[in-house]
Amino acid sequence: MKISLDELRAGAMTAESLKTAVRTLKECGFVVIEDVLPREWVNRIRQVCNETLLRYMGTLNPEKREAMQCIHTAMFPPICSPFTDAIAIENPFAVQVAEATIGRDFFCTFYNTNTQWPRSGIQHIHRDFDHLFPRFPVPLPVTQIIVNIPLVDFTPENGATEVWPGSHLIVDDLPEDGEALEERAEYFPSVRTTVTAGSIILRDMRTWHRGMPNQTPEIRTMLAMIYNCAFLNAYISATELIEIPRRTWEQLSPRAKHIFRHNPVVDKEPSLEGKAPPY
Ligand SMILES: O=C(O)CCC(=O)C(=O)O
Ligand SMILES: [Fe+2]
Repeated sequence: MKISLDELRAGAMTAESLKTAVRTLKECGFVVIEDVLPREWVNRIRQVCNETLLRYMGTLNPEKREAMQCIHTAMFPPICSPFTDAIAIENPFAVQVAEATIGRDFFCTFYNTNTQWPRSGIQHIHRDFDHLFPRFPVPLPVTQIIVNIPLVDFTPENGATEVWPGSHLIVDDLPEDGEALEERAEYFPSVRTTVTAGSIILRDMRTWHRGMPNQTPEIRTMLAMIYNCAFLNAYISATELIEIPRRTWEQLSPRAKHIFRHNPVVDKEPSLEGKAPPY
């Protein structure tokens, strides 16, 4: 959905836009808010992110690097600017939709980058998280939202994520073997998130999706943060906590501190290097 210039300037959606965004997220399993981040900021973070990714790939052993380039590359970004700029971690539009959907006290415990490297392949169709009670016969409301910020324009050619609208409402215990979803998805219409760099995609974590092949020479990356409903703090060990260097923490706004409150603040200088996710 597009928001107006007035909403963009005010840093807040009108009640009507918010209602549309929340309804779309609840009904389709994801919503796109188009073109909300300034291009200059996106260009800058893309450059820093690409440089960080290239150094990160250089630290991996050749087999691991090959595997990452062939399918998908995940990296925990450095916990400092520009990755921790307010525009990304507490974007007012993402926060507004998250608050209206999962409650004002939501929190973030996971921050990743998702890259489809040039000539990368295809991911298995998956959910990022399962239903809270997989054998409960009706879907429960959304409790976890992944906030994606594409750093380049996403196109069918460069691997725009494929998403199955409505799939978050399918309640079942997924088999361990991801292949099974490929069979089921054959008869289930999907869409590609062909959105501009600087748009925001909010996705219910249960929605089926996959990274797609990048047939261009350009690195295709999106930022990914998980916003969790407040009561999930009991399950915190289910996600990866972010070690926040004290210097970065001290620069965060009160709202960002509230959103990141469940992560450990560490007495370490911020590193400029990316980290391998532990999964
Ligand atoms: O990068 C993408 O398009 C999707 C990545 C993804 O879904 C994942 O790694 O869990
Ligand atoms: Fe995923």
